Amino acid sequence: MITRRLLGAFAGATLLAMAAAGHAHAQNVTLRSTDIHPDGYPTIEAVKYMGQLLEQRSNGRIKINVFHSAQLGQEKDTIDQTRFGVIDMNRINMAPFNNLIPATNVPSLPFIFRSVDHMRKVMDGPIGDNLLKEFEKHDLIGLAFYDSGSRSFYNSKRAINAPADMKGMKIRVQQSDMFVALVSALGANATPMPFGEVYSALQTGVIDGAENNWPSYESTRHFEVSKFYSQTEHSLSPEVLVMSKRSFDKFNAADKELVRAAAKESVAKMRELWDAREKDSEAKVKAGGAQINKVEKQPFIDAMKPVYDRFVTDAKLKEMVAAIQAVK
Ligand code: GTR
Repeated sequence: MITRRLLGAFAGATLLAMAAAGHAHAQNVTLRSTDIHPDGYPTIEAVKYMGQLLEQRSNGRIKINVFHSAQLGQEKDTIDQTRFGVIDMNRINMAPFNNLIPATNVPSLPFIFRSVDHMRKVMDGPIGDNLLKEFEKHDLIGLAFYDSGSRSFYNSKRAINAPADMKGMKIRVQQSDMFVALVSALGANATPMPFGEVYSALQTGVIDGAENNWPSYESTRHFEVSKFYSQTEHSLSPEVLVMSKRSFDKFNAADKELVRAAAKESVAKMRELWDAREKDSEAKVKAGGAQINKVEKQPFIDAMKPVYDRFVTDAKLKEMVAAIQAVK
């Protein structure tokens, strides 16, 4: 005869088992990953590729669903949601982290990298690994860095050849105090604004310009309303792929390793897609009427001293800058 007590014990055990399963991702899990870019953009395709690797290697237990086009929100707003575990993964630029995690300012700094190769070498090496670890203090797991090419200024008024050409221009920047300082140091007025609002702000003249790499200038169609693209190439601020620590900690050690490895392997895929997309985007904006000009960079570099003075403050950040510069 089944007694009340036995029933109670059974229910208790079932609840415990359910809680354990829920806690350990023992069954199937589909991670929700956010990105502001449209479907097909290299960052999106790289995270999808990571999802394919995970699905194969976990025999279908672990999948990633990439929510593109800012369906889960603009970058700055998704940071807390990722920290709290409402969103499991986030592919986001370094800049929106600048105010929260001081060390992320360093790879966003103007002219810190000599070239794309230099940037890749730094981010792939011990400096990059240490920076990924910084995210853990903020409830996030840093999984990998992706490329973001170089950012240049574009505007609707005139070609920029020297900092003086920017005087008084209203330039949209990412929500980062460092980017505000960068633009202010060039004599322009910085307006921090979420990415998704930039097109209409350009169109209505709320701002005169913005700054970004070729693929973003193209995919957003900003070139239609802001045709002067001046190759200042002032920042190579990389993208970062992070996971909520809450979500990550539900995995056992073996699955954590699977996730980390798949993320790292998606970097090569991303770079291949990125290099192709940059060329393609450059051709598209030119065909679409963008006026491109090369820029003598030294006057821009010289103007950046106040930015370094303000954001490279303590010994740790100074060491990081020196270490990056020392990478050949
Ligand atoms: C893009 C970058 C995005 C976002 C955007 C912006 O290049 O991939 O993550 O930072 O720029 O300017 O807001």
